[in-house]
Amino acid sequence: YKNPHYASGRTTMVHLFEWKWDDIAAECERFLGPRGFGGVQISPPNENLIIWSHNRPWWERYQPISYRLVTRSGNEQQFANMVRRCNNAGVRIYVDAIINHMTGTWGENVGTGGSEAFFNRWSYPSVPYGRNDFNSPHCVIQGNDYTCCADRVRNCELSGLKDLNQGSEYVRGKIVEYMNRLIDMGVAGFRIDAAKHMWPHDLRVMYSRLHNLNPSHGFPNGARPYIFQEVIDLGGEAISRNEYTALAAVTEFRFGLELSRAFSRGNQLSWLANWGENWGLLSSNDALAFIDNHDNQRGHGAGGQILTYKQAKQYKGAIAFMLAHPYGKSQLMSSFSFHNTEAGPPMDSRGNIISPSINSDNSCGNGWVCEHRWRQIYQMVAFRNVAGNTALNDWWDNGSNQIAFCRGGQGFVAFNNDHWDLNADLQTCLPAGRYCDVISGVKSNNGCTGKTITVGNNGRARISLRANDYDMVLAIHRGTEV
Ligand code: QV4
Ligand code: CA
Repeated sequence: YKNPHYASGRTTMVHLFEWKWDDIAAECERFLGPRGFGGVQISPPNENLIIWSHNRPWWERYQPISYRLVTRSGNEQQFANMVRRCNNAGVRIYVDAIINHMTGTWGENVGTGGSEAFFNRWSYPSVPYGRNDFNSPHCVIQGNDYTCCADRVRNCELSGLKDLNQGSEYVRGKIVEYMNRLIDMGVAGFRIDAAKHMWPHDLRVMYSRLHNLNPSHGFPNGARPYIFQEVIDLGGEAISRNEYTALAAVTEFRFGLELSRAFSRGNQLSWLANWGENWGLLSSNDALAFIDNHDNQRGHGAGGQILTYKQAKQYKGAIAFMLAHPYGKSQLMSSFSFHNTEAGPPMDSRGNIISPSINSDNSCGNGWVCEHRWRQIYQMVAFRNVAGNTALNDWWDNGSNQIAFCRGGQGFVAFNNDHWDLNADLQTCLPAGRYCDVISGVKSNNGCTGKTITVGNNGRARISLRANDYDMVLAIHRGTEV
């Protein structure tokens, strides 16, 4: 369950938060496939409660009302079409699976597909689930439960969301049936929402009942789904991420927290020389690595100061470091812009999501940020693909916030987060030649719209990054020769 089964040569997935299925299909064909992205994490595809009392917040999608595939992102036919088209473009689909709970109460009771729920009777007729399918006695998780009481974290309600009993064969059957339907339609895996709130043994049983990935969508015979479990473990809680690594991959929340701190100058970049397991991170093969996610970019989920698109220079620095460094399986966040942390995606007055528009410079409009379309980000996805399985070598730093390193003989990257210029003669590990920096420009018709770097016969080059440059990063790799 730890292999994403990316198409060959691909390494990175992007969370297209709240995107519609038709738009994702188009994005796979026109951008993600050609640019070498490995996959997309999609928003939950199953029917959720409509919450007008909070003006259709983004978090209504974490309130399941049934497993019918109908949401603001689209219906079942649109879903199937997206999966097919993305797989054809070499881009895998990973489903955000909300299987810990069903919707709690807000005085509204109709779902995005018209199903109803009767919360006070624990009744979800469209599944169907009833009172016996939920944990009892009824209880709600309190703040201090996280440090004292693993059983309460798993058997009580997470913010009043009705807590399913995955120990029940009937409940397991419904969940596995839902996930298998998605696998048969061609998805490559799952994000397991709120995994901390479920017993590892129950998850193990359900994973073992999942189908193999569908070979007619290009997966090898016998391939198991990629599973990354959402477990927030910043230390000091009753439940540890290590209880879940034996089952499948785990979201590594310390990764984004530490890199956000470093790139915000809370720590020196030079300390990243031994970045990885030495920092207390999960072992690389177990980790889904990311800077921000849909929760912590707006103050939900894990605490701490997380960089987002709103601090663009530092954020692009942290993302470039993530993509240049061999640790973990990288995931990018792709956001809609927001001020109010409850606000849902761009929508019309009837609540329909408004599609992103695409500008001539590749960026998005209509309220969508599309970090994955920022040149400094998508070109680092290509860098990671070229670097492949090479190790990190020739680390250099100035003892402060200027660092540089190579990835085998495939790529070279440098960062300057100091208040003074970087000007140094550094080892790039690349063959002699002229290279186009993929951060400040793009290679086009054998020209380069950004900085060019001349690598000598000894592999060394003069690298300069001014403190007031637009970006703090410089990156070159095989294939960017001009
Ligand atoms: C309110 C009160 C409760 C009360 C309840 C019932 O706060 O005290 O018991 O009403 O009357 C929303 C509201 C929340 C409301 C709840 C139930 O924000 O105030 O409770 O709905 O109606 C997202 C949001 C939540 C949101 C939830 C469901 O973050 O705010 O709750 O969706 O709409 C922990 C977990 C971790 C979790 C993280 C946020 O360990 O698993 O918190 N992360 C995942 C998702 C996240 C999602 C959920 C879990 C739940 O990434 O997006 O929560 O599916 O760290
Ligand atoms: Ca639970």
